[in-house]
Amino acid sequence: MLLPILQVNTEDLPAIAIVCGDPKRAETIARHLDEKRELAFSREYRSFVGTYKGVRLAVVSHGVGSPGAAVCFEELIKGGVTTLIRVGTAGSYSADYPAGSLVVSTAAVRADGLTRQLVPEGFPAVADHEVSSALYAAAVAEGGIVKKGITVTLDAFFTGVVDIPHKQYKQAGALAVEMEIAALYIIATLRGARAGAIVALDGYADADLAQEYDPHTNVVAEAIEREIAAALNAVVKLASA
Ligand code: R1X
Repeated sequence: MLLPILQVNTEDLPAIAIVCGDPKRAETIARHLDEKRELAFSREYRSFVGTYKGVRLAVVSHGVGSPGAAVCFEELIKGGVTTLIRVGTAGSYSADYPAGSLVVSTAAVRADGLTRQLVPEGFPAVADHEVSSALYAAAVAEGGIVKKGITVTLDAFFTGVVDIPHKQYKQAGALAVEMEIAALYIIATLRGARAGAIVALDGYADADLAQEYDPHTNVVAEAIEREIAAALNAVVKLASA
């Protein structure tokens, strides 16, 4: 069956997928694969398959924001993917975790609109424990600052006139903010798949710490390489468990 939006044939999809926002990053991740094949590049969704240390996986970009990303997650699961790992970027809430740190998201605050149209208020967006544990262990092995905990998923990247309670999220213990993880966790739970996410921090979301947003620094690029390596090694661990 041809997935209508990803434009990928379900027969080509393995059971595990690494997903990321940026189609360019999908290619960067896919460069680590053996027998790499590009399946499709449809809208913001660029799909590759290949093997890493003998394990077949897909690498697919999902674009920016929950509604578009949800289309990708839903179609991958429809196509037979049962484990999804998001490799992304996020803004930090804490000076203890500066740009270049990695965060494994164990759960996401649903500060998005999409998941409200999928599940009732209060329904939690949580990672699969095995996926998070594998990601965390693999990330620690890569070195650098690594932390696991709660992230926030928002829709608005640029602020309008409504205050977003970043201070409260931070005081309550959230580590970072991004735009797709809650959608991933809710959809995985709804459809019986397992999911986890790792993000490289690319700046501060906290107004007290905020500097000019520049995600294109060497320190961020190195963190992205570490999270890619961690995700690939987690895939191997999860495939053999
Ligand atoms: O998740 C967020 C979004 O996809 C993080 O980076 C993007 C915005 O630059």
